[in-house]
Amino acid sequence: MSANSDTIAAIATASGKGAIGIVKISGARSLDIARQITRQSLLPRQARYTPFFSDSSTLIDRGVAIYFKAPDSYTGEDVLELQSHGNHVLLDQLLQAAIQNGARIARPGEFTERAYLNDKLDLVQAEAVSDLIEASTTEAASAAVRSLQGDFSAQISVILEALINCRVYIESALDFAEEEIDFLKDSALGEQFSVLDDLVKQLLQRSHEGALLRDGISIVIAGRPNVGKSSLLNRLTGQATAIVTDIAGTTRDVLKEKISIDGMPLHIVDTAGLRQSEDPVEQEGVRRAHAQLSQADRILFVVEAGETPDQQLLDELPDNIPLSLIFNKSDRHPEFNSTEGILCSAKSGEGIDALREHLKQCAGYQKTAEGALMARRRHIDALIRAQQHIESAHRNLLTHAAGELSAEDLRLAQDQLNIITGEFGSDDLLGEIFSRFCIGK
Ligand SMILES: Nc1nc2c(ncn2[C@@H]2O[C@H](COP(=O)(O)OP(=O)(O)OP(=O)(O)O)[C@@H](O)[C@H]2O)c(=O)[nH]1
Ligand SMILES: [Mg+2]
Repeated sequence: MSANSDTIAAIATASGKGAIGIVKISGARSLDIARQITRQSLLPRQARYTPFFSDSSTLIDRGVAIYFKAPDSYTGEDVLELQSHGNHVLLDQLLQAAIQNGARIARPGEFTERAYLNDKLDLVQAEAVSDLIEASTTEAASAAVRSLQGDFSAQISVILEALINCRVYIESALDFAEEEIDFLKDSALGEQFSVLDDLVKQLLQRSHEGALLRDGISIVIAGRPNVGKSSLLNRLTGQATAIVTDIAGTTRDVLKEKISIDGMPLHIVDTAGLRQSEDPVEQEGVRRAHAQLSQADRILFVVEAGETPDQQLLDELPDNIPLSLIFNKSDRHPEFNSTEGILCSAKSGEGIDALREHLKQCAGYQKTAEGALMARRRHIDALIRAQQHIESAHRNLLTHAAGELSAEDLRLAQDQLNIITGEFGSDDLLGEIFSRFCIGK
């Protein structure tokens, strides 16, 4: 049974013109609405070429109607899909016809939310639907498909099973306390903990990679004027986006570009050269540069090869953000070498591959053999918390032989894993997740 009694409708295709456009309807009134609009009776899962009529019996278009009978549908409810020509005027009319016949407009993500509430998908899969739609690289799309088909959730189940094994073992030992099971001496339990630990680590790595594919990292290029910051941006994007001149203080505005390195999105920001200036325009540029620096995941601090980075300038940078030193213009200084930073030439392209590799490494993007799993911050945070509880459970056994505490830690770890799949969670979390979907999904 659906948790919702009303019937929802939305245009499911992107706005603009296209060969076809789809209006999707879900809920108990779907079949009735189909009858009103098509004047035909539809059989489940059979495409039917049919006229679509408005409430006042004018012909809107001819197209294909498909009816999916509950529970065998995306949402688990009765679902109707009306495929017309891909023109928004027609699609709006179809949507109006559905509404006049008792549907209401769906909220963003409401179809998927219903699929989740009707146990068609767990929360990780529901989020993967949205991530798949948003994926901007092939690698991100593959990671989202893996999560959507249940790979992530399957890994969570494997961890849960290992965790429950440990828990059952410890709790049953507690129940038979008179037999004095010495946890310390029990190597089987130690083995189980190490399996558990490996499983969580592996999933964290694959999720971390997925999260990187989804969000990427943001790097800000900074340094003194004329060191080649804008040239570096142009080299990395492969386009002459930024103006490059030999006049110090060329760049004033903040310039943002997005590229991908092996599928990992990289948001690159070029900024004004940092120096004291009397020019109010340049002063504003420097102020904006500093504002960008404070939001970076990593700073690329560029100096000309052969020069020492200006310590005073370095001291002015936010100290909580990691920094890579880039020695640019290596073509001008063939004799220069350094282990402190990356040597490259924005002009000749020398060292740029090494820079890309360096950025991948800094981000922790290493492409696991099993493949990345699309994940979000909330999944990773919950996995880290689960890992901490598991570590604490192991410690409580080893150092204190405290079975009760250990069992309690494992229970807390289990809760964290259940939060990921949505078995355990709050309505607020659901609201937060589904509201970020696009309409019609
Ligand atoms: N030889 C050589 N010249 C370079 C290299 N990179 C940049 N330049 C030159 O250095 C000058 C300044 O380059 P920009 O990219 O504008 O430097 P910037 O750091 O953005 O300068 P501002 O915007 O003024 O802060 C230009 O004449 C570039 O052609 C390089 O790798 N080798
Ligand atoms: Mg510049």
